Amino acid sequence: MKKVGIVMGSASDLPVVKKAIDMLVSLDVPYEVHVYSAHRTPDEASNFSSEAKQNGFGVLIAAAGMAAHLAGVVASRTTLPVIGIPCKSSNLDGLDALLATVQMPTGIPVATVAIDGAANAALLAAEILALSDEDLAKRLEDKRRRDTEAVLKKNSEIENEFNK
Ligand code: RP5
Repeated sequence: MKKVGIVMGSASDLPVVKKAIDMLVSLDVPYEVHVYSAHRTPDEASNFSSEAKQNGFGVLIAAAGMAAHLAGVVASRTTLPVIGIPCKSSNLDGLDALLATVQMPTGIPVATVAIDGAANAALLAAEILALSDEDLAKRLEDKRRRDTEAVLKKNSEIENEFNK
């Protein structure tokens, strides 16, 4: 199976990125994680992205906060699908990173998830890989079924407690 490449702009993004890693592990999807910054280590970010396809990656996730150029820089160097995670920072609550990540000019797309939406980024990455992997597609369907059952169980508990 092709790998998911996860890049974060700073080690300080790891608590958010960890949610993506955990999701990929739970789905048995292979991945690599790197700290490459669009500003501080632009050569590494660029080289990783331009070589990603030949290095066995099928989709890339880029997580960054503040003036979050990383997902756009990654996407500019590859035609692999790129998913951006805008990370929350202390001053603007992630709105800065959300706008920087989502507002990509025409020609270089970044599929942007919610602020700190790392679990959804991993799910979307898995769904992309599942287009050519039926076993993974089945694992995703099983997870969706389990999630639905868990919500319905909560509904029953709340209905039984309050609807007398
Ligand atoms: C961004 O700046 C990083 O993605 C991080 O979210 C933010 C702050 O980085 P640090 O100053 O914590 O390294 O490039």
